[in-house]
Amino acid sequence: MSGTISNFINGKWEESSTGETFESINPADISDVVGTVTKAGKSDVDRAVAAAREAYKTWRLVPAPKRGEILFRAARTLVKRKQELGELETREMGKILKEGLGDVQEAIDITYYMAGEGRRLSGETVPSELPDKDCKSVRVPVGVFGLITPWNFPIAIPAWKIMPALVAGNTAIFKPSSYTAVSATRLVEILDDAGLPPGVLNLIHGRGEDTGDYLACHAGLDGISFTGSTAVGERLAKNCIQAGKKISCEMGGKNAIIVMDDAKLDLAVDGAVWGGFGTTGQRCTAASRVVVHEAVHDQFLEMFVKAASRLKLGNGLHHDTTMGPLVNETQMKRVLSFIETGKQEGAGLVIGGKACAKGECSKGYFIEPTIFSGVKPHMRIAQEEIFGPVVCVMKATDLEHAIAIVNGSSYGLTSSIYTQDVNRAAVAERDLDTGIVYINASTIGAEVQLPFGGTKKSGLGHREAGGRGGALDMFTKWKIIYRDFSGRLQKAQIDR
Ligand code: UN1
Repeated sequence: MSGTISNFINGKWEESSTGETFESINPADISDVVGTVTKAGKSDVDRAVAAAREAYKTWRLVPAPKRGEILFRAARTLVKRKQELGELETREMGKILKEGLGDVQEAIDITYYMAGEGRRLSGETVPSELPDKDCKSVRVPVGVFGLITPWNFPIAIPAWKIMPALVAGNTAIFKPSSYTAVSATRLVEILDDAGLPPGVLNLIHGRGEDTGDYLACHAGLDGISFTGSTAVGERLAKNCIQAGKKISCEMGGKNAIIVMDDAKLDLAVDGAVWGGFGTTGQRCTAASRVVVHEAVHDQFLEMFVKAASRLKLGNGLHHDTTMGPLVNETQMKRVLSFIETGKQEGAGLVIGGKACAKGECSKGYFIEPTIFSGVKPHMRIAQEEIFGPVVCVMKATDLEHAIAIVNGSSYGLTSSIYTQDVNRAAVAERDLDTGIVYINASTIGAEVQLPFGGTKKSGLGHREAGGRGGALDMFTKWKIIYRDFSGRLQKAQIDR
């Protein structure tokens, strides 16, 4: 590859037809250009779709275990290059190195998992009510997918989509976030080296509002898998449904931790810090609300503030940094404006609330870890997704009240409860209306062997990742086959 980060179309790395480029910048040090990226024009997207359509004709017929073997090879390379890729992610989007490595690990996990699906992709066989007849269901590929991914998990989320799409026999055009174009390109290079035939996976770079939109509305696609904001997801879904395309969207979250009066408070504080400030709050699973039983509220708040004040902001590549920057200036301004909103709404700012420009933080987009107390459920900061290091602490009188607060949100991705009482945990597990519920653990940390996704405005269409109801339901269609080998006309329901 040349110095410019290229598109990958029909098995070839190439510059865009427009000759335009954009830069991917390190948010911890904006003088550091991570890569100059070619910006795909419409004709590049058209060619990528045409290549994927052509490749689909043969890829769908490659035995699934063979498709899986290519993924196994890619997984092994990801393992070998984990450190380098983790460091690249940290440099490109700011999350601390431990988390960058975790992101690569999540990609490794899903790649192995989906590679194994090459030998399963199982359906059902059931007996027929008639003699000399059998019945089965098989998974068949859908066709050509557009895969549109965000910047907060630059390698893991692309892998969540690419691996199941490919093992199931689909071909794809992958449009990663322009803020993490270099990391995404490394993943595609690894798949190319692992032996994917030309056209099976194509990569195009550009901004969501032009390249992404053009791809998402392309008539040559059979489906879209999108992770990003609820506003964009809902808009894409409308287009896709009208055009008869399959769509799944992983969107926003306003996830909450409940802390009951019998909780181990140290553990709950660790969970709130990890959930609220891990990845600088830039996860769709981030714990942006903590609902605390009134009996332990003040004690919890004091402990939580103390723990947050110990976070060390800085460049995520430095070993002592515990919280990195926001990904870009737009996100930073957005988060700061939410903090202003919180103050105006009358929430109590207990810690943080400002951009940080001390020492090395002056080089990038840093905001102090911020905690609001006395937050009321109707406030905008308690309802809207902030996607930054801002946590709203709220008070509840009992479990029922706490669950009502958590469920009083238009989002429903993850939730969590800290309690030592098995009965309270069971009630929470039953009544919390989120796609994922954690007990005595934070709101983040989903594993790939079960589906990932949320209810209400958090998710639309099939879930991601593994397990029953996971990504294979998105990337395959069920086909039901009845085979009659009696040699005569047999009528179901009638000839009995
Ligand atoms: C996201 O925030 O977009 O459970 C994905 C988690 C991670 C995945 C997060 N395994 O937080």
